[in-house]
Amino acid sequence: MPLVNKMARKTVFLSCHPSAGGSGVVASELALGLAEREHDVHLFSSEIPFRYGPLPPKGVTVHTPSPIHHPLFQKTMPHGFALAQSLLCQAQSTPPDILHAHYAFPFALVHQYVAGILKQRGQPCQQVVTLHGTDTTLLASDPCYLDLIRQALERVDGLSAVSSSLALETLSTFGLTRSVDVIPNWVSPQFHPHRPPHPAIAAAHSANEVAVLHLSNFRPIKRPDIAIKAFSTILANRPARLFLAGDGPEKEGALALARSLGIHNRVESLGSLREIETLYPTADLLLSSSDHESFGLAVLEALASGVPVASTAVGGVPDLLGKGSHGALASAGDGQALGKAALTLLVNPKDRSLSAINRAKDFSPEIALEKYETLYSRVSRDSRKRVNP
Ligand code: GMT
Repeated sequence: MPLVNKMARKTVFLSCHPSAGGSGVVASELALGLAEREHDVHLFSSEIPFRYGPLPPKGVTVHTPSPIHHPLFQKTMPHGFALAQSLLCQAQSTPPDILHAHYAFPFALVHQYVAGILKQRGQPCQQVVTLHGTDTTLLASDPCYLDLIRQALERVDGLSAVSSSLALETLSTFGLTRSVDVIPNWVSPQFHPHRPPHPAIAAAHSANEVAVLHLSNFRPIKRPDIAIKAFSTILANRPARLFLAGDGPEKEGALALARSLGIHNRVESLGSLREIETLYPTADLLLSSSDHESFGLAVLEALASGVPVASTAVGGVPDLLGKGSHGALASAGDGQALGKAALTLLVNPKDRSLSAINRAKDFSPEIALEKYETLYSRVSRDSRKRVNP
C-alpha cells in the first residue's frame, strides 16, 4: 500500500552510478521510495542499477543512456553526453520538477547543462545534489576538478550530504558559504537478523570458530590489508575464520598478505554476491577497515542484521555507530588496534546484537524519504519566491 504522501506529486529525474557501491544503492532505493509515495520517478544510469537486479522494479522508469555507436564518436562520447540527450528526450513528454544528481561529478555538471536548455524551452526545474564522498575526498585534490565541482555546488538549488562529517569537509574543502542539508542514508527492510544460516559462514560456527565478515569493493581506500592484519590479531586470541565478500583491485594483495602471515587457510573468499543481506546475520562481527567512509552503508546493514561492528574511526562511521555495545572503533591504518577492538565485541553477543538492531532503527527509510521530500519542497518554494517575490 502506498505510504501517505503529504507533498505535492513531483516528477523527479535521478542520475547515479549503477554499481554495487553505496551511492547507487541509495539512489535506487530513494527512487523506489519516492515512487511508492506516488511521485513520477525516472532513474538514469549507464546500466540497470545493481540493487534492482536484472529487471527494473515497478514504479520507477529506468533509463540506460548509451553512447552513439559510430566510429567517429568511438573515443569521444562519454556517458555524460548520452545522459544529457536521454534527460532532454524524456523531458519532452514529462518535464521534470527536480533533477537529482548522486555525486556532483559528473552528474550535476550534466544536469546543469540540461537545466539551462529546459529553462530556455520554458520548462524550468530545480537541481539537487547528494554528496557521497568522492567529489570532496578524491577529485577536489586536483585544483582544476576543484573549480569545476565548486561552481556546480554553488549553483545547485539544494545540496545534501550523507553525514555531518562529509558536509563539514565539503564546506571547508570547496570554501562554500551555502547551506548543506545532512540526510543520513537508511537501511532497507531486507536487512534483518531472521534469515536462514548462510551455509559457508555457518560451517565456521560448527567448528567453534568466530565468523568474521569483511565486505567491500576492495578499492585501495577500503584497506583490506588492515582487515587481514586485524584478523590475524583476532586469530592469535580465538579460533576464527575471515570471510571476504565482494571483489576489487586490492583483493589479490589481501590474499597474498594472508598467505605471507600464514593465515590463508583461515580466510575464505566468497566473491561478488548479489544477495548480500543473506550473509550478515550468520556472522559474529563485521570488520570495516577503510581509510575513509563518508557514511558506511555496510556498517549500517550489519547493525540492522544484528551484527556488531569493529571499524576504523573515519568519516561518518563514529556518528553512525553512536553509543552502545554494538560497536568498537580503532584508528585508521592500525590493524592490530582494529583486531583488539574486534575482540572486545565477542563477549555478551546477545546484548550486542540487540543494541545493533536498536541503533539501526534510527536509520529508517521513512525518516530519510521525508527529509528528501522536504528538501524538494523547499527548493521548489524558494524558486517560486524568486519568480514572484
Ligand atoms: O565506498 C565506495 O567505494 C562506494 C561509494 C559509492 O560511491 O557508492 O560509497 C560512498 O557512498 C556510500 C553511500 O552514501 C557511503 O556509504 C560510503 O561510505 C561512501 N564511500 C566512501 O566514502 C569511501
